[in-house]
Amino acid sequence: MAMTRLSLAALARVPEQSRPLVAPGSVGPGIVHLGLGAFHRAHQAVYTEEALAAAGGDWGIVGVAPRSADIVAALQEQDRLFSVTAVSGAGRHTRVVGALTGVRHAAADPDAVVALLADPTIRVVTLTVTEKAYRLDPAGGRLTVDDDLRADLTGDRPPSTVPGLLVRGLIARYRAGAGPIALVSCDNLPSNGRRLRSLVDQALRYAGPPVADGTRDWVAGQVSFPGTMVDRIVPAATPQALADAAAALGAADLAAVTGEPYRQWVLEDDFPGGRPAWERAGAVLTDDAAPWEQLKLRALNGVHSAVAYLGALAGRETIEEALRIPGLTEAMRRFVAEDVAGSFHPPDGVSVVAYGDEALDRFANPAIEHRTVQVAMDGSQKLPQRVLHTIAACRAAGATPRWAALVVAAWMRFVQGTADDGRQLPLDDPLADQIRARLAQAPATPDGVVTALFGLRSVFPAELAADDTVRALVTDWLTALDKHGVEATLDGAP
Ligand code: CS2
Repeated sequence: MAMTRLSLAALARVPEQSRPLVAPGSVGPGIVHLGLGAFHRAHQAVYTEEALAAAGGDWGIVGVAPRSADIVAALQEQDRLFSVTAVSGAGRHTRVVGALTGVRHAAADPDAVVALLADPTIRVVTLTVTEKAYRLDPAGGRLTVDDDLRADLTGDRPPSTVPGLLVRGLIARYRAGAGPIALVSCDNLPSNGRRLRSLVDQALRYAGPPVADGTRDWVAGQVSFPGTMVDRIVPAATPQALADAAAALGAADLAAVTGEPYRQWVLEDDFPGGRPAWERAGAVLTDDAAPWEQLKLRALNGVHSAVAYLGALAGRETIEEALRIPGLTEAMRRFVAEDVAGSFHPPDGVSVVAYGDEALDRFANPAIEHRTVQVAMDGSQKLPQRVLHTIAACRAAGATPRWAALVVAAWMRFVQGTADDGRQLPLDDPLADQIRARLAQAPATPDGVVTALFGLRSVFPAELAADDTVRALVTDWLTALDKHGVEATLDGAP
């Protein structure tokens, strides 16, 4: 017999300590969240539910899935309930979260999402849509307008892109006189608040009058774009994770997520329409999130990407297995200490090296199965803020970013699609076609590959590509990786 699904009715059979902190349906909506992926469910939804339990307020979340219909169907069938399981070597704890007051599928009903953004009860919009959905050139942040986005910004048909949904929603909100609102990027973009503000501004300019008439001025005065740093390791759910959640709950949960116990959220406190008391759930509200963001992007995500590329090349399935490659952890510690630590001003009182060590410990959590190819995807969108900014800062200071260059070389070998043992590696990246086209025309030598990929101007700025020191470092590492593979390269690393 099929197991009962998680639902309001099924909560009675869920163990007491695993029940939601707020009665689902007891709070009104105040937040629209775009991107219903695992990360949102294990991060902002948890913080918001805890804030609601501690301080009240109508700050329920209406979750919008831009594309995936499956998660919307699963949550609808479960009365919008889902569970989060925190796992570590020390054990596991599962809890149902009651923060979602609604779910929508944007691809199926974009007009409903536009109407929500214009609804005066909604005063905060949060986003976890991944880097590529912003459609900004990763190196410089320029809006990339293709046919879909052009139609969203200048046509009449319902919007199909994230910038299109946001801009059409803001225009509708302005026309409705619905009051101020905060748009909060929770993605791993550099200066994510500023990038989102710039996206909205570029898109409104592109739309131009009469479509966006008046909206730009209104946005300048009534819409805030607080910067944030978000952190929790939450891999895509595995069948085993779903089975474990069902066992803990006594009910099947097709929207269950599993993550590490650790979590962090730093936000700039700029919410003109108010906000939940997230600080009651442990979030840090600050004037300037930039130092936290740089710390996390460079010392955590940069290392994560490095381990993902090197690990995948060496045939390791998960990040935790990759870290057991002899010499890799030490190379990552040197990457942080020698290249990352001096590349920016960390938050007061924070040691970048200690933070990096803690991140490595978290990556080594034996209960988290984070696949190397998952972290490796969309590299073109991630490399600038995770690694290239470190390289640029080192060069500006006259330093030699040896380890950061290794990460770039590992990415270049990874995108060629063959692991050290000859197995195929997937290239899941919005620039995959461009990358393949460039590689196909290049001589199959390390130098040829570096030249071809450095020509991707939306990833590698001209100044970096023209830097002979950087080029030589990357070419040397790529030569070693091609010749000896990851394990022998790390073994013989200087
Ligand atoms: C990872 C992140 O997939 C990736 O690119 O580096 O999702 C990482 O797990 C989170 O940013 C941790 O907060």
